Formats: sequence, C-alpha cells, structure tokens
Amino acid sequence: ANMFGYSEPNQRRWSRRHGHCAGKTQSPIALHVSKSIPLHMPAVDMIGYHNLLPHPLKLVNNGHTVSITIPKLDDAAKDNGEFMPYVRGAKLPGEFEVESVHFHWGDKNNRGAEHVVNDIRYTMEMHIVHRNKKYKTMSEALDYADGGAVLGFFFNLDEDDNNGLQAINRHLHLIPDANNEVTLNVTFSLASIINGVDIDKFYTYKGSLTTPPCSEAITWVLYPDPIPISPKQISRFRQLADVQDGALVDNYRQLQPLGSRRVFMRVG
Ligand code: BO1
Ligand code: ZN
Repeated sequence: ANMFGYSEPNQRRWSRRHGHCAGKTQSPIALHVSKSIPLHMPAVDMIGYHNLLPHPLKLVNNGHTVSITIPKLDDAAKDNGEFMPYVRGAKLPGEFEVESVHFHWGDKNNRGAEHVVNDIRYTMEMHIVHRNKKYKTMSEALDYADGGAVLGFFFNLDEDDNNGLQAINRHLHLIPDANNEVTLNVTFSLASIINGVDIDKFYTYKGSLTTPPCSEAITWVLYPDPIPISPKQISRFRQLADVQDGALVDNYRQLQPLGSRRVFMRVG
C-alpha cells in the first residue's frame, strides 16, 4: 500500500521508498514576485471547464486528501461529442486532460497550502491534476518530464460560504474515514469552483508530485489570487479522519529547494 505520513520525520523518510522524493526539481516551492522571471505568454486555455463533469463522479477520502476522481468517457459519450476538459497554452508542453481534483489544508488558518506565495501560506490549496494527452494513463505519464500539469488555486477565509465549493463541501460528512467514498449525484463544473479568480495572473515552473512517488513530471501553474472559503466549510475538511484515524489535517509537504530552476510569472 502507498502509505506515507506528513509529520516532519515521516516526510524525511519518503525518499527511502520513493527515490524521486530526493530529486533536484521537487515541489512545492516558495513563489516570490521579485524572484520570478516576468514573461509575455498566453494565459492557460481551459477548454471545457464550464461543462458539467462526466458521471459518475466519485468523492474519495483516501486518508491523505479528499479527491474527486473524474471517470474516463466511454465510446458512446465520445460519439456524442463529449470530451474531457483540458488545458493548453502558457508554457504547457502540449494538451493536458483533467484527471482529478484534490486539496491540501491545515489544522489552523495560517497553514495548509503547499506553495507559499510572497511569504503567505494560505489556508488551503486545490490541485486540478491533468495528464498529457499523448500518454494513455497517469501512471505512464508520470515517467516523463512532460507527463502532467497541475493547476493550483489558493483559498483564504471569508465569512460567506463559497457557493462553488458547496457542491463538494456538503458531501464531506459522507466520507469521514480513510477509504470512504461516495458517488456524487449532482454534478458541477471546474469553472464553478474557480469562479472569480484572475486567470491572467499566474506563476509557472517545472516540478514534481508533492506526494510519493514525487515524480518529476509536472508543469505547475499557480494562481496567486485566492478563492474565499468560509470557516464552516474549512471545518468540514478538518473533521475528516486520516489513515491512522487521526485528524486529516496539515497534509502539505515541506518547501523544497528551487535549485537551478526558474519560476516564470505571466505579464500581459
Ligand atoms: S499533487 O498534485 O502533486 N499533490 C499530486 C500528487 C500525487 C498524485 C497526483 C497529484 N498522484 C497520482 C497517482 C496516480 C493517479 C493520479 C490522478 O494521481 O500517482 O496513480 O492516477 O489522480
Ligand atoms: Zn496536491
């Protein structure tokens, strides 16, 4: 089983079983406007982000995070003209189809996000995980530097509920323990969750999965403009249980060295 823990001593042991976790291009990192290279590049094209996601959507507590797994389209759906949402543009090396969505959050409001933006550690970070269309499966894609793209979004506390997030949030009580899953009967769009974010403003760099196997296969795109989440909504995440029946909180990896990499920031 892919067991791993987020305590500091546990994170230091990840590379024993997963050698890539000790690599030189790991994620997450600290992002700074003053340390980034301004670049004229197109924004990310998010194609089909307004479409309702295909059925049956599954919401899973896997003990490390809450993940929305998006089913592959069958031939009938494809014949019907349906397609998976995908992204291209910016510095993405190809077209990337959406695979899943998951979250990283804290036990306290001042932590939870994986990337740190201009010295701010936000309350939560959402990852929309995509696979390069030239690879058939995510596990195949993770063997290649151009295999994956993750769009990262940050959340900060606001008194009002975030309506877009409610489609997920109101089902969290149905998956209290590790390995619980529920099929969502209501569907929703990716655009509804990121509604309001300025998608023209982002950082991008080459990095890795932030969990074992830490594959160095990811083009990261991070949107610094945070999305609101209410105290009640974040408390639902914090009430979930992890693999060892403790609270599933602080599921974020320590910052990794930038090394010789460069971070780019879009300028119009
Ligand atoms: S993250 O976005 O860097 N936190 C991240 C971390 C781990 C994965 C994805 C994103 N894991 C992979 C699994 C695959 C699975 C895929 C899509 O997620 O290794 O087996 O297909 O859900
Ligand atoms: Zn993640």
